[in-house]
Amino acid sequence: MRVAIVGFPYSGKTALFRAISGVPLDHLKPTEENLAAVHIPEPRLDLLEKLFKPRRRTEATMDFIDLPGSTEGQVEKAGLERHLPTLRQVDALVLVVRAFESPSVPPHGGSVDPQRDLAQLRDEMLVADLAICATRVEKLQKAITKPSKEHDQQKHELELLLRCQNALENEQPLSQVVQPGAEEKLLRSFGFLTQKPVTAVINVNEEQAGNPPPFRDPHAVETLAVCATLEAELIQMDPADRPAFMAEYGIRALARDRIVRSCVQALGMIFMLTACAEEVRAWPLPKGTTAVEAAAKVHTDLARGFIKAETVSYEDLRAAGSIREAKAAGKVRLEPKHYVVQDGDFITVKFNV
Ligand SMILES: Nc1nc2c(ncn2[C@@H]2O[C@H](COP(=O)(O)OP(=O)(O)O)[C@@H](O)[C@H]2O)c(=O)[nH]1
Ligand SMILES: [Mg+2]
Repeated sequence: MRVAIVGFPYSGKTALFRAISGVPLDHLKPTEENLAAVHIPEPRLDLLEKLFKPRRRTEATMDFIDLPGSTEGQVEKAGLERHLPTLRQVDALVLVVRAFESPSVPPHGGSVDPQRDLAQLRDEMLVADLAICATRVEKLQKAITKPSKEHDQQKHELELLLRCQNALENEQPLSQVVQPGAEEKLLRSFGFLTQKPVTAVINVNEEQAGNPPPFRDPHAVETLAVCATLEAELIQMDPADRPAFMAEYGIRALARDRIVRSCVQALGMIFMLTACAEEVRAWPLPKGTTAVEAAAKVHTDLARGFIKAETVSYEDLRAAGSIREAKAAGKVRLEPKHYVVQDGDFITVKFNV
């Protein structure tokens, strides 16, 4: 899963990237895209580690991308157009808007105004999507005038795109217009920005870290207040020193963990847990994944020779205390191929190849 951080120049995107990734400033390439794989904390693996004493613990990761700032001109824009090849391919966006004051860092637009910046950022996303939409509509309209076997399909796509175009012109993000399922699938290859789930971050002053101003992006899955520079410092600290520092600023949880959690939610991801003597592991899956699809992620053999998925929910396993006890309590089910995996299911695939 890939998440790009977007926002105006000097909104604190790179500071936030450092806060999420823990990558120090002098390790970043200033003129290139920076990517970091960030662990998705999975405390439920603690119990499995205790039960299985494996050699390895593998948490899922999420890739975060920081885009380079513009070196000349265009500072009045977030530069989404310039970064479209990357942005079209990410699964979610973190929108950063600036609320911090700093005499040494000139704000975008001449003043600090998060509402205005958010509106402009959303506008830029709409405009980028409108351009993608218009190009495709034009192509389809031409294609439809020529004889072809694919007319029905093209007409269907054109209809959907015209609906999208209309929505965008009315300043509606596509996430509110496109139905999940067939429509969403048909549009996926376009990589529309307003179709992607968003976590909004308002980058506040140090003094506001524990008591942020009310601010919300109504189209975001969640809006989080963060002091990016403070959090970038915090993540570099010895974990033992963090609590005192956090208490001083009234920070209740690391921005890294809050943002990762929010993106997990935005993306509709769930986790399947597995264990063997070698490894305990959390597998990220889209909601709705079936047992046989989940098995395929682990190994193609497991899907090919799938017999049953021996399944127990994490809560039942925790309450029982061990697999044996869970079995004795009748909490371990044998699920078929089409079983829809639930978040926190501990699964052992029974297979035969
Ligand atoms: N005081 C303060 N300064 C910040 C904060 N976030 C970023 N900055 C500063 O603003 C400048 C621009 O930040 P940067 O992360 O490079 O912004 P970007 O252009 O969006 O990547 C840097 O000098 C940062 O140190 C913040 O939360 N508070
Ligand atoms: Mg930057």
